[in-house]
Amino acid sequence: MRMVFRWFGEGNDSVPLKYIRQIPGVEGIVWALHDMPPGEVWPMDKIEKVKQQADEYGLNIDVVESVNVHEDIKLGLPTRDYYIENYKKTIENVAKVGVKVICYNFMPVFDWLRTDLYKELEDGSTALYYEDSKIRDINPMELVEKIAKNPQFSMPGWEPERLEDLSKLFEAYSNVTEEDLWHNLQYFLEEIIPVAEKHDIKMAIHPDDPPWSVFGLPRIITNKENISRFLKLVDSPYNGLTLCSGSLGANPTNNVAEMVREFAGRIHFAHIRNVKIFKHGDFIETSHRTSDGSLDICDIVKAYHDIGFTGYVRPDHGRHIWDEECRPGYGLYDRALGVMYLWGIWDALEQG
Ligand code: DNO
Ligand code: MN
Repeated sequence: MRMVFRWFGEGNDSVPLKYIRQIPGVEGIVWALHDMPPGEVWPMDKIEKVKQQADEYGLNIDVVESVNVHEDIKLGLPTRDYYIENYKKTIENVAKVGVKVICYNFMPVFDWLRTDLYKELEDGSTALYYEDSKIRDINPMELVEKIAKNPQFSMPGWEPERLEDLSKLFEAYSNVTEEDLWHNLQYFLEEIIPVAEKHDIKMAIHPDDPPWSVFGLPRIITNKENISRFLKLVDSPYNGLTLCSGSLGANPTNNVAEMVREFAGRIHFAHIRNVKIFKHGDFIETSHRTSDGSLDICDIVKAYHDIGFTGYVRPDHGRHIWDEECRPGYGLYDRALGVMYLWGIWDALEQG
C-alpha cells in the first residue's frame, strides 16, 4: 500500500507540509483546489502551484480528493452538459501534473454529515458524532425555518448563510428518486470515464457517509449490492472506488473486509478509520485501533494485504487530541497515530 495524507492547502490547513513529510511512510498529499466552486475548470496555474509546494517537500500529488460534482449533474438538469465538459477539462488539467487517482462522491446536497463535530469521548478527546434522531423524520424545510429564526439550532452543514441554498436544493431534489440518481450517475460516468482512460486517471467514487438516506435525500453508494451495480454502470478499471471503511462501516450490516476482497481490482484508494456504533444509526469516530471501535481494522488491513493491494491509502478522520486546533476530523496528531497503526499491522503481516 502507498500511504498518503490529506492536506487542504496553504493557508487552509493547520498542518504544514513540513510536518506531513515527517510522518513515517507518507509519500504524498491528497489535495484539491478547495477554493474552486464545484463545476468550474481547475486552472493550470493553481494546479502547478500545489505541485511545486509538494515537490519542495518530496511529496507526490498523485491523489486528488475531491473534484466535486455540480448538483445539476446529480439532478440531471439540462445544464449538466456544461458542467460535465468542465469536469473533463479538470481531469485533463490535473493529468498534466501526473495525477493518478481522482476521488469524488455523488451525494446530493451534503458530503459527510454529522450532528456534532466535537463530541467528547471518555478519554476527554473529541470526535465527529452522528445521532440519527436528529436527522431521521426531520422535515428539512421546517429545519430551514427553525434555524433561520433560531440560529442556535444550526448543525454542521446548516450554517445560517447556507440556508437559502439548502432550501432551493431540497426543493430541486423533492422528486428525484434513487433510480433517477442512478441514471444521472450513469450519464455522468459514460461521459467522463473515456476521458479518464485517455489520461490514465483512475476515478474513485467515495461511498455515502453515513451510508443511508438523510433528510429524505436519495443516497445510493451505500452497500455491497449497490457498489456492484455501480461498477457495472461502466465496466472499466477506470471506474473504481475509494473504499472508505468508516463510511460503509457505520452500517453494521456492511462487512468492509469482505468488500475489499470482492472489489479487489477496482479499489484505487482506501480510506481506513474506525467508528464506534452505539445503536443502529448512532456512531462516533474513534482512534483507528480495532479495540476502540466497532470495526475490525486489523482484519480490514489483512484483507488489503491478502489481495496484494498496491493502491493508495490514507488514514481518514481523526479525533481531536492534545489540544490541537485544527479542522474538524483533520488534525495532525490522531491521523499520524492512525498512519502508524496501519503500518504496524501491515509490517507485521509482511513478516508473516
Ligand atoms: C469521509 C471523508 C469525506 C470524503 C469525501 C469524498 O469519510 O473521507 O470527506 O473526503 O466525501 O468526496
Ligand atoms: Mn472517507
